[in-house]
Amino acid sequence: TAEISPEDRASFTEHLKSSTRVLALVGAGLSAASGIPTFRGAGGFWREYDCMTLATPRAFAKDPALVWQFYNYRRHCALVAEPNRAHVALAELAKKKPGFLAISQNIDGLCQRAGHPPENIQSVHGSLFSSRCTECAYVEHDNFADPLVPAFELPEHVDAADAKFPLKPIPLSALPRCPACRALLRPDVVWFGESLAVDAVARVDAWVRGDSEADGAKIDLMLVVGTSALVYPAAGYIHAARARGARIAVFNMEQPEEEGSTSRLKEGDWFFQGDASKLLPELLK
Ligand code: BJW
Ligand code: ZN
Repeated sequence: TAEISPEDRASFTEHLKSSTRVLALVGAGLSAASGIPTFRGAGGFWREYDCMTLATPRAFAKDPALVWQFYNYRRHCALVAEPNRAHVALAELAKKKPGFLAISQNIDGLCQRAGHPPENIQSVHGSLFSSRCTECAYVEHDNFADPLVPAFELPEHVDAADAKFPLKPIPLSALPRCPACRALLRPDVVWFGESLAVDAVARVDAWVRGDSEADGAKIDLMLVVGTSALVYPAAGYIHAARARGARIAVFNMEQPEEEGSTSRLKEGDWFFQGDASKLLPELLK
């Protein structure tokens, strides 16, 4: 973790203190210190598969058993992981600041387990612990069973992420099925090309517009934590916040090279380079 300059620390701390409306956009880097791999970069593979191609409707249509085993593995990882100090620091800030909203792109539930008040966080890419029917309106929330179905049970010595252990063939009938109509269930997450949940977007948009605020929709500060900010519409909230006056503070292991939203910082913004689990406890207290 790089040193934080005293000037940056002072100006940020002061601005945070005087901020009443604070928006945060968090991504996979927030959970990296909990041992959950990120999407882009070295961690972005499961077995021989690129996570970005597994997290698609096309992959699920082609091989639902493969995609389900990928999600079953990630459910397991999230369940055995512990929230780290960044999740806790964010949750503490959310409790202190009434005008705070975190938009989470993560589906691992670690913010929630760190005690983040539900009214101050909105997940926009779904949850590893929800499934929904591919045919009817059935949705199942908060199912923490591991494995999700008996067919995903593995012998003790087998690591599902290691391609040297062949995946066992699983018949469609043994995959998670809808209790209402018997059709295939799918992970209740947002894949590329799919729309975000209408209620999730509506809630974030209403917060950004300041619908419940007497004095309008100014946003003082936007925290951008552990996200490449390449995926829309989530990354668009950085621009929305800026348009409402927000100064942007980015917390990231590295300065994004790709032309993501965080590589367009402006005068008055901050870039804090390092591990979010070290930076947030220091800077958000
Ligand atoms: C650390 C760290 C440490 C590491 N400390 N930091 C406008 C413009 C262009 C394209 C589009 C657009 N609007 C829509 C699109 C298409 C598409 C899109 O955005 N494409 C872009 C990639 C170009 N968007 C969609 O398809 C969205 N749907 C949609 O818009 O519907 C309407 C529509 C339909 C059809 C056509 C057009 C519009 C849906 C996007 C859903 C994204 N889903 C996923 C999978 C979720 C389920 C799952 O997890 O399996 O969400 S993809 C994946 O990316 C996942 C993540 O939430 C998301 C963001 O990734 P994140 O969190 O930023 O992770 P990384 O790995 O990218 O970055 C980690 C960062 O942390 C790095 O910067 C590290 O340096 C850093 N880091 N360790 C601090 N310790
Ligand atoms: Zn159904």
